Amino acid sequence: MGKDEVKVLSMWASPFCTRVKIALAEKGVAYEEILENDLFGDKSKLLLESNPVHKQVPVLLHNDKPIVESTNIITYIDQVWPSPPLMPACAYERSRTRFWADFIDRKVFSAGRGIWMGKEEEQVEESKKEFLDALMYLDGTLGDKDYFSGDSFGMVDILLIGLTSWFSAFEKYGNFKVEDHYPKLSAWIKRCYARQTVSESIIDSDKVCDLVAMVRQMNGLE
Ligand SMILES: N[C@@H](CCC(=O)N[C@@H](CS)C(=O)NCC(=O)O)C(=O)O
Repeated sequence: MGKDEVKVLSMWASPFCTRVKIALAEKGVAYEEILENDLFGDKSKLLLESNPVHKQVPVLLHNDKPIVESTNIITYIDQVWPSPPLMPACAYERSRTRFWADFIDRKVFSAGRGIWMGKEEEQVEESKKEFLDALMYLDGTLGDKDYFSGDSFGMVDILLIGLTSWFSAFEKYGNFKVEDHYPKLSAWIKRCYARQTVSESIIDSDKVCDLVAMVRQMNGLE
C-alpha cells in the first residue's frame, strides 16, 4: 500500500472528535483535520456523503474510505496501526474493555447534556444523579490504577478523557465538582491531561462553557 492519507472530519467543540485525535496522536499518525463550519445548519457535502446515516462528525477518511462513530473509528485505528496497542492482549480484559466502552458511550455524555439542557430543576437533578452514578462505577473500576487497563493508557482512557472537556459545563449547571465526589477519577483526569497526546487534542473547557451558555440562551434557558 502507498502512503496513508488520513483525514478527520471534525468540529472544534466535539468531544467525540477529540477521542479520534487523541488515538491518532497516540499512534503517531499524521492527519489533516477538516473542520465543519456549520454542523447544525449547512453540513458539508463531504460529511453528508461520508456519513449518510447519522450525518455526524467525527468521520475518519483513510485513503478516502470513510469510517464513522468514534468508538468504531478508534477500534479501526488500533487495528490498522497496532503500536502502541490500545486494547489489552487477554480475551477477558478485552471483553471488559468493550463493556466499559459501551457503558461510557451510553451513560456519560447524555446524562451531562441532561444537566445543562434540563428545563426543570427536577430534570437537572435526575440527570446529575445519572451522571454521578456513571462516574461512581467508572471510579470504582479505575480504583488505584494509573489508567483503566493498568499501567498503560488505552481504549477506555481515550473514550472517557475525550468527553471531560465538557465536565466543567456539567459541573456549572449541576452545581457540583467531580473532584469532591471522586478524587481518584479527578487525579486520573489530571494524569491524562499531562500526556502531550491529550493536551494537544483536548478542547478548552472555558470555550465549551461559552458555547453551552449560548445554546442555553438560544433555547430560552437563560
Ligand atoms: N455516537 C457518535 C456521536 C457523534 C456526535 O454526536 N457528533 C455530533 C457533534 S459532537 C454531531 O455531529 N452532531 C450533528 C448532528 O447530530 O446533526 C460518535 O461517537 O461518533
